[in-house]
Amino acid sequence: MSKDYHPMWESLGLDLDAHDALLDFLGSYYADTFVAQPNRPAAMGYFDFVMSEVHGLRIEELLAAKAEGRKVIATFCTYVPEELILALDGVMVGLCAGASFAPELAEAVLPRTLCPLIKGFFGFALGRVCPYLAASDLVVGENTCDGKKKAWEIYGDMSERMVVFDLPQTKSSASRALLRGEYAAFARRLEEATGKTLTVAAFRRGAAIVNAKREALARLARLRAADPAPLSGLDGLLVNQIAFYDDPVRFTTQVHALCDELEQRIAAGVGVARRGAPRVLVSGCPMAVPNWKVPTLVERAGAVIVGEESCVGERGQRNTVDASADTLDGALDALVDRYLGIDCAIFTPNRSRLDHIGEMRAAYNAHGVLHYGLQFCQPYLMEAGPVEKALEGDGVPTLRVETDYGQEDVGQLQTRIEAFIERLEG
Ligand code: BJ8
Repeated sequence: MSKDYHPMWESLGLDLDAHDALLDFLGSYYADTFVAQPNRPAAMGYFDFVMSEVHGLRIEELLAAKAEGRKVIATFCTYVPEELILALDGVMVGLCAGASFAPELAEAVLPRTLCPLIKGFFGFALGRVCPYLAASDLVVGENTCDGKKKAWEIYGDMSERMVVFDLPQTKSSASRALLRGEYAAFARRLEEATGKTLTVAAFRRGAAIVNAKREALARLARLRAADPAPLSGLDGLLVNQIAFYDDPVRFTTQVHALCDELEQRIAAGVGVARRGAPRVLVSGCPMAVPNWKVPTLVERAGAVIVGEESCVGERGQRNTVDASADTLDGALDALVDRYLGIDCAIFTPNRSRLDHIGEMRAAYNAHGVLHYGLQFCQPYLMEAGPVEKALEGDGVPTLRVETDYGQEDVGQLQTRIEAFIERLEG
């Protein structure tokens, strides 16, 4: 940290002792996991800096934005349209949920048999260690899986800042109409909160910023197809995680700077792994900061992760919004067109996700797929079997992993992952 932020954290009502302990843990975990990697691109220095200031400078920036009258909108799902938030001069941030914190507080209000992501959010919230939540004006939830639906009811009773919108579970024309109505209502709610009015020009401005961010991430994803891989999977994941926290315009510039460097590496044949190293595509549940357990095991075992079919990855970021609408009705249609393309496992049927996994595997030259499921996440764990069956049927080695945020299963996971990578080598 570049300075002492304790007064700021105190003003946000954080539990200072618990928060200090969290940052101590995060700092050393980050150094061991990321900084210790060999042969990293120099441009990753920016992302290291962002992580070192993720509870410091970035929060200071959010508070400065609030002082200027902007609203901070905290979100939990890639279905929340950042385009609308930016159009109404808001700032969108993700919520802390990637680690188990104060599980006893979370489990006092939630069942133990719930996915770690939701329990993680409650632990950070009830333990008062998430400055993003503390700095937010609205918390946006969405009715996706059953766990989240019920979690928002419980959190809604604790916080007046909660806004929930509904999501369809099929991709029919009726579903389009439902999502369109929900986005229209969300826009009105944002107008109320910000005191601003949504206009076509503002929509175009917001869409242009988000499209540029997604195009930069798509460029980065394409470069990871090279052999030797120019970037580790851990660093690729990290960039996608930071996409939820950083200022989008600055982030886009820095992703392009990283891509420029990766292009030079590719031209020079420089990589983070040897040419011909086993290449793995990860597919499944989102991995929020600091959920780095499985990618670390994969890359320490000698493989390189070349893509993430995940909401913290390509599923969440691919496709842009058509920003050419000249009416607000057209703008809403364009948003629905783009967002209904996200292949979340809460949808049925969800064949397009399987197709996308196959497309990514081919595009990034992956030798195998690791399906990542968080414990008790019914939608993704239920899809894991059919995904594995289809991929193995096509001759693609596939490993199904089900885990949580704890370290107890690391030994067992390591054994399975090493055996999988041996299979890929073969
Ligand atoms: S669009 S994947 S971000 S809902 S891991 S909470 S599904 S039980 S996170 Fe998601 Fe939006 Fe879908 Fe993407 Fe439930 Fe599963 Fe937990 Fe999950």
